[in-house]
Amino acid sequence: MTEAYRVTGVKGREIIDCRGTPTVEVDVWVNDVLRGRAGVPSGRSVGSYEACELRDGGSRHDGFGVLQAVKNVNELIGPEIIGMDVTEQRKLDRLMIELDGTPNKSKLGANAILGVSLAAAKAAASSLGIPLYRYINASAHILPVPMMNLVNGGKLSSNDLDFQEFIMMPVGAETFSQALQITTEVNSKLRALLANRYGKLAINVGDEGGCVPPITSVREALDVLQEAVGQTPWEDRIVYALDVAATHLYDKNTKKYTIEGKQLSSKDVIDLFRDLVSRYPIVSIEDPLDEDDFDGFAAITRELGIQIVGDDLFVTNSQRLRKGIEMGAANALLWKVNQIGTLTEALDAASLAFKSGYGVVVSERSGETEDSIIADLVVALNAGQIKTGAPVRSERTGKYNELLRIEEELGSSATYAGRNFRRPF
Ligand code: 2PG
Ligand code: MG
Repeated sequence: MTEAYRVTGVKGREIIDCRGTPTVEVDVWVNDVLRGRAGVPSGRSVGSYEACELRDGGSRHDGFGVLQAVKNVNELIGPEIIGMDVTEQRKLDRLMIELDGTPNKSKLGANAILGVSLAAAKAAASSLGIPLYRYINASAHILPVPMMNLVNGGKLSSNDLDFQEFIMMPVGAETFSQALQITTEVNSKLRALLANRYGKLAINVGDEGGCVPPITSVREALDVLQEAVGQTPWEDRIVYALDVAATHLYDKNTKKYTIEGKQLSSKDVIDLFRDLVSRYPIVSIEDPLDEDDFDGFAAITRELGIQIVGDDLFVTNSQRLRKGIEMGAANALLWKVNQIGTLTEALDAASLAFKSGYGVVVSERSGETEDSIIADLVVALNAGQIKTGAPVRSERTGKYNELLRIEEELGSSATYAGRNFRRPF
């Protein structure tokens, strides 16, 4: 190993995320130069099978402190990593997995491990003097369709709308920058329309920057979004997606979903989606059913013929994804690095998805930091789809703005995924 790639320092600290909740930040030093810094995101609508986020408990920060995870970075992980070659990502990640030794990273904390994993990847790219997306994949060139969550409900909002995310996808744009322009134009029409119809409180925003109108009906939310789109010149370039986050609408005892005050069976829910898909140009539905309902996911995937995305279902875990692939449950993976806890494992899950004909949607968490790493990662994967909230608030726009810079840097080799978002390469 040349000295130029030797890790000489690892430093963790506690910072706060966009909700004011503590999270882990890690710096990685290579050859005595600070080369990589990563902030760890955190979810609110969390799947039961996600890797463990270590929190301190007690009264400090209402129990959400991460000082123990930071200590694990500084005292347990750091000393093992120092001296290693920063470009050996798989080896670094493997070492941390072994050091932890639990199936869900509950000893050291997935938040501690992921911080080091991501900071090391950035440090490696920086030491080599190349952008992170190119470090991960020399043929990275696809700019993703932004899946913009413009109306928030569920756990990410303070209204009574059951579904979590009402998303527009500007698939007919020519470029990523035009796609972003389209979304901001729709968002400003939507805000005016909502304020006018429901009063000024309707344009307060939820955790991902989408509006939180006092709407309780799913159809009404889709109608108002479609109406806003109709006030722009872009209607024929836009399609829609939903994140239902149905795990959080499901009662494991009664085996029923509560949607708009009604108790629905898995079959009723599939009928509801069939009806919605026949009325609106919806091309993708995430988590339409509970996280344990692999059979239901297989049925809805067969019946609807659109993209069905597994978030709580797969939790970016290759084992759960493999089961889904065998059963035909869903046909796309929601890809969140902190659900699994190392970059290597997340990249392996994405490869398995692609190899099996599944799409990959790179996603933020509702609790983000200003770290824009997923912009690089979505291009590195040539995934074609990114979900990182509305085009407002810096923890969201940081990702979109980084994608503008990457588009500029790629120049004529940049390709906007557009209508090929499910199979962009
Ligand atoms: C989701 C997300 C992100 P959270 O369910 O897809 O949009 O929410 O990060 O709270 O899990
Ligand atoms: Mg989700």
